[in-house]
Amino acid sequence: MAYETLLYEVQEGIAIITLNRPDVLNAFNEQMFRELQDVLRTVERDEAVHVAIVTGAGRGFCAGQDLTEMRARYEQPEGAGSIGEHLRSRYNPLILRLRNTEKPFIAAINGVAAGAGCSLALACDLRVMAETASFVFNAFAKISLIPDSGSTWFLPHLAGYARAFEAATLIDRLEASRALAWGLVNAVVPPDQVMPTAQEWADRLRALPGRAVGLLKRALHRAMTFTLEQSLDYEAHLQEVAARTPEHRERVEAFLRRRG
Ligand code: LHQ
Repeated sequence: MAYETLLYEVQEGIAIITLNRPDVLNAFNEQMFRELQDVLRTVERDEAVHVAIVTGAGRGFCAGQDLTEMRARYEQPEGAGSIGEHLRSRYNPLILRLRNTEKPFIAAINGVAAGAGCSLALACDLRVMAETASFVFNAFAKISLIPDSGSTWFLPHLAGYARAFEAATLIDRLEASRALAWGLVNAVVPPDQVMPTAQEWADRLRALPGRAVGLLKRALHRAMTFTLEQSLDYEAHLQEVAARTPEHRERVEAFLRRRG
């Protein structure tokens, strides 16, 4: 599939997905949803891809829902249709695919992320943010909506309830330094270091056995809602799978050979 709203390239096992509607700070429109669903399926299925980086073209990361397109929907004679359905059919599958794909995703947050653009970043496994970038979680409240696409879940899990509430209401620009202090991102770097940092992480992730990283991702996600007992049991189950991979034996042998 040829993409118009995305750039997609794969180099040495690392996929780079660039949201490419820079005039509107890479806001989501219908076409971008279709293309994102397609590209995520490709990442999931392509055995040559081990890690994916998501970033934005131009000065923004992603400004959330394209409000021009949303207004056009509201103005249709037959009405806007169900927003709940819009979320269920567009945003929610996107977020769940990012989470459920065993391959790791890195958000390279080059510029402002607003509304569902914040959710997209938070759904990734690692985040590196430009020191000039910011999160605008209260974009939702400002248009009389609640955070969606997972932000009501990600924010309190990552930053705690009080900070989640503050971010969703009072903070117009949650700057990178505070995002780091709150645990919303893994690293803050100068703008020209965002992609090199993401690339370096991707290289290091690619060097690890993919199956083990994928199972780890599953275990950590499930742990967010599990009791300790459930996690212990799930770990035992997944470890059974990990221990049966040839890479496990090979790496144990290699470690012992180096010692002996
Ligand atoms: C935009 C957008 C945009 C269109 C900037 N759309 N053009 C899901 C489903 C159903 C219901 C609704 O909700 C959702 C999820 C959501 O994501 S809701 C939240 C939607 N997003 C927003 O409300 C954010 C709106 N944008 C902003 O608040 C600002 O643009 C931010 C804070 C992101 C950046 O501010 P600035 O750096 O000052 O840039 P700007 O405002 O000048 O924007 C640059 C251009 O991008 C501008 O166009 P122009 O032609 O004047 O250069 C904006 O109109 C356009 N743009 N966001 N979401």
